[in-house]
Amino acid sequence: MKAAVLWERRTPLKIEEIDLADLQPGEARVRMLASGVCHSDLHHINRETPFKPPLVLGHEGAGVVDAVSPDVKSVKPGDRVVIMFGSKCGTCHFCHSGEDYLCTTPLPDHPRFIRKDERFAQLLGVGSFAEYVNVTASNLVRVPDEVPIECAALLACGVTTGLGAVTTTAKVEPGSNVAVIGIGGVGMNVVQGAALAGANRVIAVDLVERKLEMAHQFGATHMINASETDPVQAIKDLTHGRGADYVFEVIGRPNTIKQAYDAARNGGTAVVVGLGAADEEVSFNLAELMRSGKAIQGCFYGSVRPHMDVPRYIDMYLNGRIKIDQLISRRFRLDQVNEAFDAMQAGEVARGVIMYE
Ligand code: COD
Ligand code: ZN
Ligand code: ZN
Repeated sequence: MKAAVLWERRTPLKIEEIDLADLQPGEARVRMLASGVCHSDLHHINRETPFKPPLVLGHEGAGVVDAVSPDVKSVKPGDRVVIMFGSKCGTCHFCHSGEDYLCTTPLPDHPRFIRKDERFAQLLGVGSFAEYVNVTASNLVRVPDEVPIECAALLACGVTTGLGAVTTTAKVEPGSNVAVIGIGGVGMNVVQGAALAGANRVIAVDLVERKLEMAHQFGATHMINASETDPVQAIKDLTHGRGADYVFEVIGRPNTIKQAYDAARNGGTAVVVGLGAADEEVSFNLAELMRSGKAIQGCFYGSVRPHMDVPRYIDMYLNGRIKIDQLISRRFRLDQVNEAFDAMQAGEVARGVIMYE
């Protein structure tokens, strides 16, 4: 089967013929049907991360179960599924506490992608830029037939991270003033989550005019182009000079994280959704942090509880309460995966999705 392999950081992915190992207990094989291209995949191309090349990227995938190991009862061949990334063991302290995103069980380290004696790392336990993947069956959430498979794929990351950041991580109250810095595939979902949560002002900040126009369709009430206007001052001007109750940073850069902190009102919260480089730091004035009563809140994967939140988001989608189709700007074949990354970096797409058939 074909997979897109990162052989060396900062080089294009190459399409290779590779194999899958035999299924281990607790595993399912999924035939991929759709996989979104997320900015986090790009982090693993450009930065040193724990996932070492040769590496199969992709963590926003959906497909159909092809086979399961005999002990697996939660899914069966033929089921359409979303593949959640990372460990979701269901048995550790955090999984039992409903904080599955903090699961401490290491990802399996036996090889799943192989070619003779070679083994290929699997991003976040998924590696969805491949025609088939072996994954831990408890990471799979079933999807009804009415949900288009490319919309299901976005539930594996962008939609779930963005909506969860608002509703589960920050628990935004109706009437809050919310600002969102970085309106990509994830940030757009923070915008729609804030609108759904009943926020009063939803202030979208980006450098790309097209993203801001789209943000308006997703519920933003005010749009700020940070290439023309100082976003911190503009957010304050829109919030009685105080700053927003919640400011979400959805990029992962020190300067925009600092902007989120500065643009939060006293007593407000800066929610950091973006992942910075391992060696990057942000500094805050200690006296101001203490006196302002501001909170800085980290947010990983929208604090997702997969088997509770994803079925809820599916219901909301089927009931017309959340937009997913409109997030998908372009479809690509697996052999066009590098073009999909180029389109993302050029700001041309909210989400590009790889389609496998
Ligand atoms: N000011 C305003 N907007 C900016 C600026 C700036 N200085 N710089 C870039 N932007 C905008 C871009 O124009 C773009 O619209 C947006 O920021 C980024 O969007 P995308 O589509 O490139 O990125 P996403 O939405 O796919 O991913 C954003 C994340 C923050 C999720 C990602 O980069 C990340 O850090 N992921 C790791 C954290 C995590 O939880 N990962 C789980 C899986 S994603
Ligand atoms: Zn992602
Ligand atoms: Zn766990």
